[in-house]
Amino acid sequence: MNRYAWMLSCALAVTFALPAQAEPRFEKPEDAVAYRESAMHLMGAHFGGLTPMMRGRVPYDADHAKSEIELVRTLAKLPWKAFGEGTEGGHARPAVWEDSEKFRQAASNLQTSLEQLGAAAQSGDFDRVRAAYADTASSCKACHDSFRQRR
Ligand code: ASC
Repeated sequence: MNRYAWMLSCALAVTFALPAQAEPRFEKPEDAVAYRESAMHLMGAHFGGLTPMMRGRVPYDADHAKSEIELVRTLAKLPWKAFGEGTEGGHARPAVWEDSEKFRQAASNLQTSLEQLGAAAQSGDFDRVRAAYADTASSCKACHDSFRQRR
């Protein structure tokens, strides 16, 4: 095999060894902004919808809490790929791109608290769910305090 054929087969091997991953498609930067803000909006609606239950204002319904929390965990996977270069704007502060390591850490903190919330919801133990819910709300708030602006 000559050198070029060798390089080509290496390139092909690398290409097909990588897991194929479909990315969300944004035709224009505003589409990425709308996508991430839509995802956050849905997360807020479903997470915030549990607040009365977490405060004891409505009876604890373990199955409902569990399915809402699973939904939030799914939704929480969505926003991050919509913060690419060139999509600055919307409610995002420039710090998202200027301090991207801290932003990634904040997103990762959310995933961690949501994993704990998911595990708590599986247990059905209200006190555990309530504590993990409060931790998750702190993750939301910490990120918003640094990276979200009102328009
Ligand atoms: C919510 C919601 C947030 C967080 C945050 C927690 O329900 O929409 O952004 O909780 O307010 O402090």
